[in-house]
Amino acid sequence: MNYYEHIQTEDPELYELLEGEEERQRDGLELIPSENYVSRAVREAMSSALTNKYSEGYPGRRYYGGQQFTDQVELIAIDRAKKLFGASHANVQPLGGANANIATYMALMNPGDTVLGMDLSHGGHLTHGHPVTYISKIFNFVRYKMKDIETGEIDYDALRETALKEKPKVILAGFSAYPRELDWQRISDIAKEVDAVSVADVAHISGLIAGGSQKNPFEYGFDVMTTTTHKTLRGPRGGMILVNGKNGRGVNGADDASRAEDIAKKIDKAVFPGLQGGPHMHQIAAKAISFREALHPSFKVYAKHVVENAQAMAEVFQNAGVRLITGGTSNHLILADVFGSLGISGHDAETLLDQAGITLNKNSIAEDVRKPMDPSGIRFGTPAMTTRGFGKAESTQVAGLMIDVLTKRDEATVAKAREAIRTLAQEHSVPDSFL
Ligand code: DSN
Repeated sequence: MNYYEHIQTEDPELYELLEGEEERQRDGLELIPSENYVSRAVREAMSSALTNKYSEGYPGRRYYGGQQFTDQVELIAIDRAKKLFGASHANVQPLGGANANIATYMALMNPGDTVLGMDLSHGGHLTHGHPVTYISKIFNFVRYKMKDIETGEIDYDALRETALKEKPKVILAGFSAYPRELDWQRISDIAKEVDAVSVADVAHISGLIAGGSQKNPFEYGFDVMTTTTHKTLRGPRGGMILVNGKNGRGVNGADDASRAEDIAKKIDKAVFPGLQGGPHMHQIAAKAISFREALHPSFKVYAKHVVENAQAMAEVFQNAGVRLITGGTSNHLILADVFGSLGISGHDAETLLDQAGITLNKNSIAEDVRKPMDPSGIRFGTPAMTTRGFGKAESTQVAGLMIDVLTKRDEATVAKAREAIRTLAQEHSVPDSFL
């Protein structure tokens, strides 16, 4: 089946590139832990007529006419998002995770106010105020770190001390390269103690939360969650902000709803008109479809397998003597110190594995002795391969092939691994539907 029939006729140059990417995804293995494959239904929504429509505003309060279908689409997406995460409010308009975070900062703070977040080198994210971002010039970001890199334990005492000293308006808990679960209760309690709004950036793990294989920060009193929709949640590329109506922090301890409503109003204003223009309605329709898929019982099985597969891969690496940051994984991702353990840099490991048909990314590790463009680590994970139906046996096999390539590094080993990966990929095509 040719999904690009019209592109093939109208723009053969682009057609070749799109077909090339189809083939790359089909015959190789995607181990970047922030990537996944969406269903055909989600892809259809992404190319629907909704891409033609402007819908500034919110359902029932738009700045343009012709919203009889878009309003319904957005309301369905909101309703499903709320159900998935136990939220009292959902804003499904953020175009991506960065927008969701920036809008949340804008909603909850004034310029110059302080945010306490995880250090990037210990697993945090650029949008948590890294000095290279514009947002770091607007707000004052202070940091917490791990206490023990070998176990991944966060230094919660230092986090509390910093919170008491710096009086942040927002305490941000979340990560893009941290393989363990956070102590949501502890962070939520600290936020309460210093009267900060607690925000969980669950971009990486929102699918695991929705599928019940990771704890939901809302159950521990977090006020807000931000997320992307395209990682473990397996939706279209995009973002979302959720508010907790049962945060246990209502005015005078009595009325959680009014605190939540106040936060929700500020977030909606910050997303539009504060930060974005017209929402991408085709993307919102695709989000709605993926949320329905995530509400299906089969998604629980998927989320469980993602974690089991990651743990199976971690075991192979550890048995081969590779140091894993935090000593293993409790979620979907693994951060391996390949330079310290095997003497190959993260960059070279990424390149070599790419040649074997395995896509992952080089990554700095905590207290890295090397530079970010050629760090000591590689980061990889299982959301995409689990979508293809890989189980523990296949995950173990893939990890074994990776170790072979990274230790032997000769052409014959890479070629042999490439063949084995192609066969595995062909035996596990991405299903058209997950239901
Ligand atoms: N780029 C994403 C990741 O790979 O984790 C985060 O934004």
